[in-house]
Amino acid sequence: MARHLITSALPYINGIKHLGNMVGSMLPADVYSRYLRQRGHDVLYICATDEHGTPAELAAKEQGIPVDEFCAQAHDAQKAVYDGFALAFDYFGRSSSPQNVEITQHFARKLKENGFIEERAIRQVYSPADGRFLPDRYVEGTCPHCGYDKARGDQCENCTRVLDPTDLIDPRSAISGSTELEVRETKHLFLLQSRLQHEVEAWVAAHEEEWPHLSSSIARKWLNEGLHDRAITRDLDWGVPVPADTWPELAAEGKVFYVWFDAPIEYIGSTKEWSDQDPENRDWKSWWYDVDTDVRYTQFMAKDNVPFHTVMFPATELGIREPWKKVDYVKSFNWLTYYGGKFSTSQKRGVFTDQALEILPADYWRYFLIANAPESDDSSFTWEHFTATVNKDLADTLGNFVNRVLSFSRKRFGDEVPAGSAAGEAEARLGEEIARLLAEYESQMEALQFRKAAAALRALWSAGNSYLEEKAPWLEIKTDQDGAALTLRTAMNLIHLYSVVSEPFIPASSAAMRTAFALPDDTATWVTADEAKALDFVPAGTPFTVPPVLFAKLTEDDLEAYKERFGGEPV
Ligand code: B3M
Ligand code: ZN
Repeated sequence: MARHLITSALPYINGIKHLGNMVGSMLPADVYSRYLRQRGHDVLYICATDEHGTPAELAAKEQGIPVDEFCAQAHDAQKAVYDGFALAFDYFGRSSSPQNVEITQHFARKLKENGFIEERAIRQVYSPADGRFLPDRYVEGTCPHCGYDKARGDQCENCTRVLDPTDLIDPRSAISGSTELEVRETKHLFLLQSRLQHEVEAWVAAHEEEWPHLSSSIARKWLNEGLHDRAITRDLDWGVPVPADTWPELAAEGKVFYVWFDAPIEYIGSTKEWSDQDPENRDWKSWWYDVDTDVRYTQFMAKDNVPFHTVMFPATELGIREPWKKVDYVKSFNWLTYYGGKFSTSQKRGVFTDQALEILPADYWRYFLIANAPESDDSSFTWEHFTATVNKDLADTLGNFVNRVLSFSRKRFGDEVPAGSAAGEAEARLGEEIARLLAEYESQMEALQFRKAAAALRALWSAGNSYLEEKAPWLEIKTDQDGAALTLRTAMNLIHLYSVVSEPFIPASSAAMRTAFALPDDTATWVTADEAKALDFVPAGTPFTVPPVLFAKLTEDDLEAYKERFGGEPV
C-alpha cells in the first residue's frame, strides 16, 4: 500500500485568506487526508506559508515593522485560523525556514551543474527616488493587454496575464509613487526552461490522462505556448540568498531567488522542518527522495497555480537530475465567486476565513464549501444559498435526526441503547441502501470528486430520515414496544455510522456524535460497506448521552445580518 504525500498550495503570507482560497486548496486537501487516514493509510499532509517576495516586503513596510517580524506574526495569525478550521496538517511550515534555504540553494547549484541556469544581463526598472531596482509588484501601471490601470509588474489581476515590469504602460513605483523611472542593466540568473521543454512534455504526457481536465488543459496550454527561460533572481532584501560559493558576484550584490522558485521547494523544506523536530522518528527524505512508486503524491490548488505545478516546478525537478519525487495527481479548482463577482483580498470583498469563524463553527463552513466546491466550473457563494444549505442538510437532515432519535429513546427507554426485536425486512432494506451509498461515497472520495462525495454523504443522512419516517417509532411505540426499540437501536447505529463517515467533512460534529455512545476504545476507524450493512456496531445496553443541538438553524434575521455586514448584492 503506497504512502500518501499530500500538499496544498502555500498560502501567501500577506493577510488572512478568504473562503475562496480555503475551498481551492487547504480544505479539500484536509478532507482527503482525513479520509485516507481513517482508511488506514500512511498519510503526510504538508503545507506552509509562502513568505518571500514583494507583497511581504510591501505589507511589512505598510505596518512599519521589519519583514521577518511581519512574517512571524502573520504566520501565527494564519495558523490560528487554520486550527480553527480544524485543518489537520502534519506540519505547517514557513518558506523562510533555514531548511528551505538549504534545499533551494542545493537545487540551484544542481541546475547550474547540469547546464540549466545561466547568468544574463537584463534591463530592469530602477527608481532613483527609491534608490533601488523595482521588481515585480514594486511597479504598477496599465496592462498592455487589457488596459487595466492597476496592473502589477508581475501579473495583471484583471486579465491574469503574467507580465514583466517593463511591459507596463505609464509605470510608477509602488513604494513612492514616483513616475521618474529608468531602465538599467543588471545581472540575474535565468532558468533555461526552454531546454527542458521536451522532458516536461513527456512527463506531462505520462500523467495528463489521469489528471482532471482543468489541470491537464492548463498544462497543455503552457506547453503549447512554449517554455521560456525565466529570471529566477530578484533585487530584494527578503528571500533565499543566491549562494556565494556558486555565484559570488550576484551574492555580493544581495540578489535573492524569486519567490516562485523557492515556494514549491518549500513542500520539501516544510517536510524537513517537520522531520527536524523529531529526527529519531521522522525521515523527510523517505517521503521525497527515490520513492517513485512507494509514495503517491497529490497536490491541491486553485487554477491560477496550475502552470507552476504542472510545468515550471516539474521543469526544475527534472533539471536537477536527482530522483526527487514529482507529483502524481494535480487536483485543481475553479473560482468560488461572491455573488458572481470576485472575492478579492486587495479590495476586501467577500468573507475572510477569520470572519467566517467569528460567525459560525468550522463544520458549517467545511460542509458548505466542499459540497459546493468549484470543481467543474466556478461556483458562487451567496448568503441565501449558505443559510438554506445549513438549514436543510446540516440542521434538518443530520442534526435533527440525531437529536430526535437520542432524545426520544432516552425518554422512552432510558440511558442505554434499547434491545427490542431482531432486525426485520425494513432494516435489511436499509442496510442494503446504506451499503450502496457508502460504496458510492468511497468511490467519489477515491476519485477526489468532492461535490459528488458530499452528495453521497447527504444521501446517507437522508436514508436515516426516510427509515425513521417509514417506521415512525413515535406511533409504533403505542402498539409494539419491541418494534419501536429496534427502530431506535437501528437509528442509533446510523448515528454512529454517520459519525465515522462524516468525519472528513465535519470533524467536530462527528466527534460529538461518536462520543454520545460510551463504547470502549471507540475510534473513527472506517467501516466498510459490508460491515455497515448489519447496523449493529453499537449493541443494546450501550450507555449514551444526548449531545447539545449539533447545528443551529439560521433565521431570516441571521441572513439579513450577514448580508448587512458583508454586502449581499451582485457585483
Ligand atoms: N503562494 C500563490 C498563491 O498564494 C502561491 C502558491 C505557492 S504554492 C508553492 O496563490
Ligand atoms: Zn490585463
